[in-house]
Amino acid sequence: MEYRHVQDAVAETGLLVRGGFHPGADDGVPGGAETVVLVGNAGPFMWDAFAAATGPRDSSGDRENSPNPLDDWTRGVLTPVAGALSARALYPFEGPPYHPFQRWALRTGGVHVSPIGPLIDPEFGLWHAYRGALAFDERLEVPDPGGRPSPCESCAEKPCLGACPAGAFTPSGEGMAEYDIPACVAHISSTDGEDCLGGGCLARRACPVGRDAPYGPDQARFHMERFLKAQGV
Ligand code: B12
Repeated sequence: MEYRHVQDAVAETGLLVRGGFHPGADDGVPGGAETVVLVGNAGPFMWDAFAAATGPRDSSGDRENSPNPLDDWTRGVLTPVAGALSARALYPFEGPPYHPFQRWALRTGGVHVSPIGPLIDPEFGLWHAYRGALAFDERLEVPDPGGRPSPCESCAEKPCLGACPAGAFTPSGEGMAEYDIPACVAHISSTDGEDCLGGGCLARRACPVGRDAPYGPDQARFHMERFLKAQGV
C-alpha cells in the first residue's frame, strides 16, 4: 500500500488526505498504529458531495433531523474506504473524550496553531477541518510537507484577534488567545449575530490567508447552526 493509493481512495468521497505521521505511544491513538493519515475538508469538494448526497437544505427530513448529518455522511463514506484499505477509521466527533485531532494534525507538520486556536494551513488559511483519521498497522511512507512556516508569523496586523464583535478572543501574549465560548454563543444566537451565523465566524473571515477558499454561505451557516445546537441553543 502506498500513500497515493490512500489519497486516491479518499478523494473519491470528496474528502482530502491532509497529511500523515508515525505515532508514538504518547500520541493517544487507540490500539496503536504504525501510520495515521488525516482526512479532512478544504475547498468546495466535501460540501458539494455532501449536498449532492443529502439534498438541498431543509428539503430532506433525514438531513435536518439527525444531530449532525455531516457526521453521519462522513461515517457513511469513510468507513468503507477504511475497510477497503485495511485501516481503522477514527472520527473527531467521537467522544467525549475526543481523539486529539489537533495534536495529530500538528504532527503532520503541514499546519500551525493560529492566534485564535484553530490550526492554519498556509494555502487554505482557517478554511479547513478534519473529518476523520485512518489508522494503519502497516508503515506507509508519508510525504514531508516541506516545513512551510506559519503565515501568522509574518502577519503583523493579526486581524483575526480584533474582528470578533463579541470580543470573544483575548490575546494572552504567547500562543493562543483565550476563547470566551459563552460570549461567542450569546452573540451568535442574538439578532446582532446574523453576520456570524450566516457567513461564518468573523474572526476566521478576517484572516488574509485562504481568501479564495472560504466556505460558501450554505456550508458556513450549517457549521454555525450545528455549533449552536451543540452548545444547547
Ligand atoms: C470540543 C470542541 C470544541 C468546543 C470547545 C473548543 C475549545 N477551544 O475548548 C467548542 C464547541 C466551543 C468548539 C468551537 C469551535 N471549534 Co471545535 N472542536 C472541539 C473538538 C470536538 C474536541 C476538542 C478537544 O477537546 N480535543 C481533545 C484534546 C485532548 O485534543 P487536542 O488535539 O489536544 O486538542 C486541544 C489542544 O490541541 C489545544 N491546542 C490547540 N492548538 C494547540 C497548540 C499547541 C501547541 C498545544 C500545546 C495545544 C493546542 O486545543 C484543543 C482543544 O482543547 C474538536 C475535534 C477533535 N476531536 O479534536 C473540534 C475542533 C478543534 N474544532 C474545530 C473548529 C473549526 C471549531 C470552531 C472554529 C467552529 C466554528 N464555530 O466556526 C469553533 C471555535 C474554536 C476556537 N476558536 O477555539 C476544528 C478545528 C479545525 C482546525 N482548523 O484546527 C476541530 C478540530 C474539529 C474538526 N472537525 O476539524 N470546538
